[in-house]
Amino acid sequence: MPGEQEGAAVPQANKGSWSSFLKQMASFNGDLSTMTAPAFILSTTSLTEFSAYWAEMPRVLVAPAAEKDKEKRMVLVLKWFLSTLKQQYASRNEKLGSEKKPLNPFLGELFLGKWEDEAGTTQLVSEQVSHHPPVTAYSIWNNKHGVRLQGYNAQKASFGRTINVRQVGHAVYHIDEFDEDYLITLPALHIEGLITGSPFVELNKSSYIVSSSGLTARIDYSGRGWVSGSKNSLSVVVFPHGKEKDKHSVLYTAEGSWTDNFTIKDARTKTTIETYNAKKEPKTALQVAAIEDQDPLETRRAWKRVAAMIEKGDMNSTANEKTVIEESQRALRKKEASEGREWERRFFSRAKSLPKFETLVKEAAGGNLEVDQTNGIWVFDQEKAKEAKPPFSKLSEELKDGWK
Ligand code: HC3
Repeated sequence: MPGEQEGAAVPQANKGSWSSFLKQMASFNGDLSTMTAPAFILSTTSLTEFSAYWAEMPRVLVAPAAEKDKEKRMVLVLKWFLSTLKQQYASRNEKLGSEKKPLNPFLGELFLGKWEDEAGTTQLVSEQVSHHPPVTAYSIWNNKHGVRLQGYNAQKASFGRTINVRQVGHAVYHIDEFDEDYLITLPALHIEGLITGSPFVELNKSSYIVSSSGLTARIDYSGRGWVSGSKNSLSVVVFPHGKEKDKHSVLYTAEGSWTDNFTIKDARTKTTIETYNAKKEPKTALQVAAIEDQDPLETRRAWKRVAAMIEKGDMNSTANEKTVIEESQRALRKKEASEGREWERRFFSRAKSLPKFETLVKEAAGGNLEVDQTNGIWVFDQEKAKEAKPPFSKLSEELKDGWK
């Protein structure tokens, strides 16, 4: 942006490290996990925790299951997806003042939790299924409403004046009652505010929700440009499969901001059918077992010492504590290699193919699984979940019930 002053938002003591970080950026490769950021921009939260952003408002997540009309159901799935965007991409800014560099999960790292509210129990399992490249898989389910979400994601970055991130992976939202699937592709993003030192995420390009009921939603993202446009804008069209180019076939539209208000309208009658205020929607707190009850693979327990050192601002000890984790991971990999096996993921398994994905993705501007970028196709493995014995935190008794 014109007039932006380098490091304006960075405390005096950190201006030098920020300026060197910006200079280095141009030479980074595409792997965000290898990027070394200045100490003050390090987060104490691992990327395995980000999977929880999909369900912080369980009411909105399960609402489509009670809707009998397939068009209205699509609108509710769209509403839920749009409602997750603020959590996914802007909540850390609100909490921490800027986007920070998350902890890079180790292979097998787990984040387990549940939400309890008027929607019943909604379970979350998030697991780091690959370290090179980094891939996080998750499964979120609510047995009372018969709603399940599963997916996995990786990030490919390119650096220059900013950090551009393409998300590889997808999510599938399923409703038991209608045996219906919704394939969700993930938006591209870039980091703004880097020059001044107050980074935040802006979304760009498009993502899709493709339903097995025959409807597709395309969400277009834009931000504040040099000349015009507003931050965090979205514009959506919902249409029957195969009718993306036909503007007369649009059934619903949505406009607004994913951090503020958006409105969903019936394109045929021009009436507003849903409004959503991202600032007002109440969230349900995720319950996570106390650290002492967690399994050593659970993220908050595993990163506890690193997080404490980051909080203290003690970078030498942070690096030392990270080395402890890295070395134990190296030792595990060496042992596995010598025994001719690989790390057994606790909740997910590789699939040979994903027919649901292949069928639906045709409607989403030619996306594909990009298996080479995610070290496999990852699916939630119910048998493994049933076998998950303590110590997998106190939540594991319920986890064993799995998807019902
Ligand atoms: C790019 C990102 C890491 C990846 C984060 C992802 C894509 C992870 C999956 C979630 O479902 C959605 C999501 C939200 C935010 C994404 C992060 C934003 C910034 C972070 C970079 C690795 C950090 C960049 C460094 C700096 C200096 C800006 O903090």
